[in-house]
Amino acid sequence: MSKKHVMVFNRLPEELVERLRQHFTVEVIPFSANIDLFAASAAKAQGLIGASRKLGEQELEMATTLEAIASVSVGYDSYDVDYLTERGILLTNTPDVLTDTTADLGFTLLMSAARRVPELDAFVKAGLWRKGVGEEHFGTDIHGRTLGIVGAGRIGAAIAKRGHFGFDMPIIYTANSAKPELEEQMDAQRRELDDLLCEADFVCLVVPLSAATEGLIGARELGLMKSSAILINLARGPVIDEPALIEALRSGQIRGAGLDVYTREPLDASPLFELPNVVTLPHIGSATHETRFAMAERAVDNLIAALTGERPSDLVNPAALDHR
Ligand code: 8YV
Repeated sequence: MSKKHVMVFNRLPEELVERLRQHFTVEVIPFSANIDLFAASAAKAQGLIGASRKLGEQELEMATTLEAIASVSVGYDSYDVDYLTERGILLTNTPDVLTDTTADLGFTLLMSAARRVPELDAFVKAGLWRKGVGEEHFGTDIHGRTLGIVGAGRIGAAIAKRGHFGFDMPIIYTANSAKPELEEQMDAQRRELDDLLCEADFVCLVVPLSAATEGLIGARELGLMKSSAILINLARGPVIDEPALIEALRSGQIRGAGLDVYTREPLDASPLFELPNVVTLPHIGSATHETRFAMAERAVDNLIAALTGERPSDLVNPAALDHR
């Protein structure tokens, strides 16, 4: 029997490509491959592995032999899951292995925005530190302030843990269902979104992007936040109405923001760049050597399972099995 064909559509460590080669014929296409190259290569494939590419009907129409896609990400908003399910194509993601690293970055953003780290670093390096610092350089306290987690899933819980045990922060959260573990371990309290926005000193967005969460934070919601509050977005750009956020940061409606994600990525120009009270990172939530390797490894395991007749451990759309 001839080997199945796998297409790797973004960077994967060489030793993991080698592992795939033990099972499959592997083709690696460049990360920047255009749609024609992608479609031509996908047309031969039973399996795809990669991330950061929008994949729906238009991109996969020619991929008539496709059986599985292993995404190297926990979020799967860039895939048309209903379409994949209908076609019996399995989709897998990489939960757990990135939880702590992404929570670390959430806290990094929170602290950087609160203590104005990038702004004051630039101030020192520009040679502007000529006398002592004054009120114009002051930040805001972190310890003991209320941390609001919007979407207390795995990453949200890991951020709450850092805030509660490390910084003595009272924790409030929103979630589709109550989280008894969080409530028992750190006395976290569940709130409606509007109440959380009114109460929290730091609002941290960690919801998956879906029709229900697109535009979740707009002008009205920003208006509910304290003028001293800081908003952190680790989720996906479209969860926030970006022009409304820019306006809120400009007018002092909220004190600051820490952003890892944007409506458009990569982001090479934006009014955000003019604002000193926003910390901007280039979508690096999971981007450490260790975690990106672990994610890639987990995706490879998932793909091998999916293409060798086993049930992958991180199957996003089990209903696809009924359409095969
Ligand atoms: C990266 C992420 O976007 O896992 C996710 O959902 O947002 C990130 O880890 C990327 O997909 C990693 O390959």
